[in-house]
Amino acid sequence: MSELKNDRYLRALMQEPVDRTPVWMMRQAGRYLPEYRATRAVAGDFMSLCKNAELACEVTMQPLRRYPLDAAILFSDILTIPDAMGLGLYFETGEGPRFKNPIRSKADIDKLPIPDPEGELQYVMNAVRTIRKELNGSVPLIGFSGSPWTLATYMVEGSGTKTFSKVKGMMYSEPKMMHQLLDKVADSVTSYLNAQIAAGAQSVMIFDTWGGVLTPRDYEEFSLNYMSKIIDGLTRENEGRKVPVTLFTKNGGQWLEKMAATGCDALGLDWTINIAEARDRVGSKVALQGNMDPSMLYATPDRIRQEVQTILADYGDKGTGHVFNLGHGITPEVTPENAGAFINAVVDYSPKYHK
Ligand code: 1CP
Repeated sequence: MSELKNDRYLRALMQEPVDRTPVWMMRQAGRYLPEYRATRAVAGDFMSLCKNAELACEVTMQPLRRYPLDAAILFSDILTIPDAMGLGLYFETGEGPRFKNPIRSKADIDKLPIPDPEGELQYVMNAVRTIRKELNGSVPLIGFSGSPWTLATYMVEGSGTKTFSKVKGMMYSEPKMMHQLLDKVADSVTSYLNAQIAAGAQSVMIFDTWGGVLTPRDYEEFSLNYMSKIIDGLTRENEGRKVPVTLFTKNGGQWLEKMAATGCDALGLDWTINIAEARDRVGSKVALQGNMDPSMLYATPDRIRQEVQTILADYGDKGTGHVFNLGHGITPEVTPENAGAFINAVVDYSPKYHK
């Protein structure tokens, strides 16, 4: 494998000195880019795009051609695991993901297989290998998975949800069954992430999009515990380098200390917490990634640049340990120009904090 030319993303995650704050965007390959929409039209539907290594590689590279980003993220989805477990993922046009066979009973959980990452999920590993080759050492590649709790919400609900009625109903009335499901999903996630690392992912991120809908007690029992278990099972070094692990619980600002105690290397922050406060609370235990409100990208470029400076100033002269990002994914309504204003502002204004 070729030498990494730009490693400031990995260095910041390991809290090593960098020349400026690294930056990437959650969902940086996506519908706000006209070239993404064009490639997706060629692929047909979203899953066909994920399953074609060349096209998945193409959309991964698209934002890197436009912007000075410090990391690439595998183009895939968190729902590949439940799909490989036999739930039958599909997308209705204009709507979110759906499962043909959602989890309804203990019998459904008993028969769930742990997918073979180089079997049913080999298309993901092929995408990782293709992207690594194409990146040719320019920037590191981030692999990812959903958290067990977040995957379970889709598996039990059968789609996205606002009320979490089915999944919380199961959690509260059949906690044993819920644990059986989470345990299987956690084992699947561990082997899936380790396979991504073996295939060439240089850092991995766990997206716990729905952990923040839980009570503090239930968050620990049904979400954090399983993320901890995954972290304990991950390969933490490959190709002679540390493979940093980032944990992101949306709306998890109140639990940062507990998240940092899992042994992860970094925490993803949404925009509902001030990054200076987050740094005070976790000390030097972990790096921090975030935390601009993605809705800021609907504002003018001047307002975006101002916000970037505010967040950099909040983080202050602590130097390293900060990866600039949005607090959640970029949306299709954002213009590519505004995304560029955001990224360029981090490049322009952050060096003075790293002298
Ligand atoms: O129409 C399209 O092109 C499909 C939209 C889309 C895209 C671009 C989906 C369906 N997934 C993705 C890619 C994706 N998903 C990435 C790609 C890499 C990148 O960042 O560029 C990543 C990291 C994800 C992760 C993901 N998928 C999460 C966790 C992060 C988050 O945003 O909270 C979740 C919850 C999903 C589920 C999902 N997949 C797709 C949609 C529309 C959704 C959300 C459904 C819902 O609202 O509940």
